[in-house]
Amino acid sequence: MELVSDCLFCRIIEGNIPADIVFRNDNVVAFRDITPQAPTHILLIPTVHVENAAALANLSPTLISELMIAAGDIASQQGLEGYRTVFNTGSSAGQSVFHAHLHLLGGRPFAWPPG
Ligand code: DGP
Repeated sequence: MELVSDCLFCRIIEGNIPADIVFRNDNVVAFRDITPQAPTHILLIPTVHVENAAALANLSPTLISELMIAAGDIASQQGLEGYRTVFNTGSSAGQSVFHAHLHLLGGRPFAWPPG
């Protein structure tokens, strides 16, 4: 699947928009969220353009697993004991960028139920 020129996260993958990238391989890019909701707030994205997590899982169960594995590795590197991983799907759930992304949040306590 092609990258999309008017997609913010595709442009970050291509290096056309700067980002604080903490991890990168052929399939996954991870960078710090521009509006962090926790002391550590990192976004992990696939290097293919798909709209949301369900579409990603359908496209490649392996790739969505790679996001989770990378999130665990990054959490360890960042020294996070506990952390939260979130996929927002659809605007009513808070999704604002329609390129699948996994939020990795840590460094503070988290409430449940989420807001
Ligand atoms: P969501 O609301 O779940 O679609 O998450 C999108 C996240 O993307 C949101 O937490 C803010 C972040 N974000 C938006 N624009 C940029 C940007 O230009 N750079 C970075 N690093 N993060 C961005």
